[in-house]
Amino acid sequence: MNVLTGTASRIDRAEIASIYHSPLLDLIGRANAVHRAHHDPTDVQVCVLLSIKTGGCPEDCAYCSQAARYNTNVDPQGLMKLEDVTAAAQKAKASGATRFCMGAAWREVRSGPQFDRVLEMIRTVNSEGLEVCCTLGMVTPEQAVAMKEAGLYAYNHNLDTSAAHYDQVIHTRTYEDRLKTLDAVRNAGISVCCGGILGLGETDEDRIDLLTTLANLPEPPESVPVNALVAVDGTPLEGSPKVSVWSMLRMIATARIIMPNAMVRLSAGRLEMPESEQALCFLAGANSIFAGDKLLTTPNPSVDRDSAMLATLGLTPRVSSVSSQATASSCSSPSNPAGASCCDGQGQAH
Ligand code: SAM
Ligand code: DTB
Ligand code: SF4
Repeated sequence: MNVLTGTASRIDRAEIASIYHSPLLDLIGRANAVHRAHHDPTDVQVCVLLSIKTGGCPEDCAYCSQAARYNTNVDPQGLMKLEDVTAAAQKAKASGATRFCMGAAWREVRSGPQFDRVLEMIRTVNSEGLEVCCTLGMVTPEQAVAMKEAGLYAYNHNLDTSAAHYDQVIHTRTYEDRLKTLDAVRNAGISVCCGGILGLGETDEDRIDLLTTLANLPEPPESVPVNALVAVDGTPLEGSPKVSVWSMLRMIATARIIMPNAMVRLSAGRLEMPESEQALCFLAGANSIFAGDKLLTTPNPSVDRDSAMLATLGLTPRVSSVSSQATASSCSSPSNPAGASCCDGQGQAH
């Protein structure tokens, strides 16, 4: 459905460009109205990330601290043990998170004992009543189905930038490869989390192209992470200029308008953003964050600082929308201490 025309058609790039380039305060105002029409504006989804396999990655993503070929100060770590992941998930749940995202520095998933352990992790985190998300690199249709059967709720696989700019950033896999994985995930009935990074040397036109691709996927993603580059020493993008809040706002607001039902996640880069800038991002339609002192390998604002920010802004962590057996326990989690009914039976939070 084209949200702009109300017809079932593609969202025209020219229309997206005109939204993106509209006067900034008009853009934010419009995005805020769309946000309020489609979401509870006091609701913020809090996701916790865990790097279950760190560093040593064969890919050459120019932004990434975990690519083996760059000399960064990341210590490679093998796949975590199941019990350590369970403990981390329980801690995340106790802190009020409702989504737990496990990331692995893999080019692609290889079927075998390590993937079997990841499937166990998915089962265990799901049984805690958390929405389980994974980001493990490329997957085949069969692997996507196996993850869905284990209880995977969402899969994060970012397009990162436009198809045209992609070759400036990554050479070891193609845009088409990324789209194939997104298809496999979607066809397995898993919620798609797909977005990008600002600060990779891209132009406004690249950002509009990325937004056009995302909004015109066979189904728009349910979650759209907007990352600001964390410029990691030792990577080719070391020393890149900080992404301006105005760019983040244009990206977030346009994403909100053209993908009104999506969760738009203010992702990497928050440590560099004062609360006032983050508040503008929420006003422009962001309704999700990664919480916890660490993202995958780089620092993030502390849980206490985020709690204080959310309280100041009158934002409340969203209750879980998982419909697993454990939902009943998540309904009385710290994010919903009253234990109020939190799901409508359709897997949708109120
Ligand atoms: N290896 C898997 C992959 O590439 O799909 C999963 C992990 S990867 C670290 C997940 C995403 O994190 C990347 O696609 C990228 O969008 C984001 N990311 C990684 N490093 C980043 C950085 N330094 N700054 C901002 N975003 C980053
Ligand atoms: C996403 O879009 N951002 C998160 C998550 N998906 C996996 C990752 C951000 C990583 C930032 C760099 C790091 O901590 O290594
Ligand atoms: Fe590997 Fe993912 Fe980092 Fe690329 S972004 S180097 S695939 S861990």
